Amino acid sequence: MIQEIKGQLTAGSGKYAIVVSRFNEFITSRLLGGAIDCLQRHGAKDEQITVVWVPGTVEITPVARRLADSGKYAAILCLGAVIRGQTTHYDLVCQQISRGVGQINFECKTPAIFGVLTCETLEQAIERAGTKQGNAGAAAAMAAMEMADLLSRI
Ligand code: INI
Repeated sequence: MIQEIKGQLTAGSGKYAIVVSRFNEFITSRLLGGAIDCLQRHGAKDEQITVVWVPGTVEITPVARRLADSGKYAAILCLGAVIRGQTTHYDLVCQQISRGVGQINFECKTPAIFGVLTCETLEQAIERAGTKQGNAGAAAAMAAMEMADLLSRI
């Protein structure tokens, strides 16, 4: 008999922390709105959601790590928007956030969800912040709920 384990798409009774970058706030505020709306539509009450603003995407990981280590949350959502400019800064920011979120997932029991847009243009970011390509914040919320429920079953 094959045993199959699947996470359900429900907020359950756990708490969700959302770490969101103020850099490119025009975009990240929409990711945040999408994430909160999605959590609420799946049963989360206001008391289950904590939002932490940080200056930029580079600052997401240290804060997300503290929140993960606290053991208070079912999942940590990391929301940011990195948009390529004229310099190599974009690459460095992308490296830091992808390594940072990966490290939390390897080292902590609490899942960290990568809800950071890494775009060549502002238009690409707008498309992923609630227009043509959906809302990456809502997608991060879906992944957070599924992972929280899945890990509770293992
Ligand atoms: N931070 C972002 O969130 N997105 C960006 O596109 C970005 N770029 O391109 O510079 C960015 N830089 C700031 C960075 O995250 C830090 O806040 C800053 O370097 C201070 O540590």
